Amino acid sequence: MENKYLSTEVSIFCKGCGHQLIAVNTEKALNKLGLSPKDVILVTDIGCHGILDKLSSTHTFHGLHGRSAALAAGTSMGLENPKKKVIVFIGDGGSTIGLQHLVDAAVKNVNMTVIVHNNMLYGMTGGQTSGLTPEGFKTETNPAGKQYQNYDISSMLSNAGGSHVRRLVGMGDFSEELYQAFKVQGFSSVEVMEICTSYGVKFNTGKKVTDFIESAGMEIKLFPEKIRAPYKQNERDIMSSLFENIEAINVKYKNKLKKPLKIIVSGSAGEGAQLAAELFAEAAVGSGLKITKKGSYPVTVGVGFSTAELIISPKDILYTGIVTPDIFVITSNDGLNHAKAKLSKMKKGLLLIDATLNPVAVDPGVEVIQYKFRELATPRSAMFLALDILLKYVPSFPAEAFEEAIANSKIGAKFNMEVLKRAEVPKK
Ligand SMILES: Cc1ncc(C[n+]2csc(CCOP(=O)(O)OP(=O)(O)O)c2C)c(N)n1
Ligand code: SF4
Repeated sequence: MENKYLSTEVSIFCKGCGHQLIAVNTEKALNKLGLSPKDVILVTDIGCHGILDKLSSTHTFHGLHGRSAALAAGTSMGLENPKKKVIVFIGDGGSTIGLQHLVDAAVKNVNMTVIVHNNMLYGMTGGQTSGLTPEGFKTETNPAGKQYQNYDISSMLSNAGGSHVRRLVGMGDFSEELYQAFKVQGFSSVEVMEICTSYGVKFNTGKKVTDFIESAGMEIKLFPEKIRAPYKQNERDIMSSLFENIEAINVKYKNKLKKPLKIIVSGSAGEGAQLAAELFAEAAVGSGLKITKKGSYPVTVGVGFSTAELIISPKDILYTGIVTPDIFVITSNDGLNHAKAKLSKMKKGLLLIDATLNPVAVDPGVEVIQYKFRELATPRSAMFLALDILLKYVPSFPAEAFEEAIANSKIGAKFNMEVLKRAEVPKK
């Protein structure tokens, strides 16, 4: 009979490699299941077992080492049709690297079957010790034998809540066991015990796979079944979109901008620099402009500088970084210290800086305006005043749009709008 799912007529693995037997038994089990190859998604990991992809007539997905369980879980969660079968092929090495992905899929009872190809070492890279290598097993990296016990992956997956978890010795016909696992609606796994014939046998001559299973105390069995509803709906189905709470901004004002304008604002943490930049962005959108805002501050958010890069543009913004700004707005000493490197690169443009600060040496091509932002508006509102003055001095969009955004914001009720209205605009 011609193979329907996996071409296993000719082995692509080393002679006697247990991976071949897993492929043969998987083909048989899938035949019993009777699905179309198009309804099967085989997610393979990095390792010798993964080279099987090219011989498969099912959908295949080859991920990064250890990540196949996560990829499969995502695939399974996104599938509308529970009849589709998601199968993971992973080695003991991949299971070590991606342990949490496996455990997480079992915890959530994601509808998928994991076949752990436990040949007791990293095969593809020459036989190194993995987390599943049993104590005493000799490898390239532990020639005297591993000194400590292995993770019992099947116990872990069963304890995590996997519906159907089995460990078996990879000999003969175990297609019925695979079929039983494939049938489960929920998380199932089969850990197939084998020895890599090229490296495992070489380092452990005279030993059988069962010797190590026994000495490690790993039971060959179907763990107590925990049949429960599979993870069904993903969060998107049951939660409203986070965007739903964000109100659309209507374009109410006109702008005068012909080309992109790059602005960096730099102040102190706790003095509203980020909020001022955000409301400035909102007002720009309300004036028909495109804008990007990139905030930056130390991980200790309550102290030090607080800076934001703003690009406003009449056209789409394809690059959001600012190497040299057109305009620098600095309202505090923290802000100035943080700005110094970029400020020294400015050859033209405008620097709006608080009157209490010494603007260091800037290029003569840069126009410098010192203004009493902190004194007139208090430190907490200095950045709001600075951006309002900027809009009046370099008209790009109406300051009115910015003032309206402030008035409608969470600080609107307490904000002293008179300070903005009364402030004198510097003469050109
Ligand atoms: C994150 C990461 N680490 C290491 C490697 C190198 N690497 C490629 S295959 C492999 C061994 C795979 O062993 P295993 O998962 O047990 O599968 P097997 O080859 O035995 O089937 C390793 C370590 C890699 N590709 N990615
Ligand atoms: S190196 Fe080991 S795991 Fe890889 S194909 Fe050969 S026997 Fe199999």
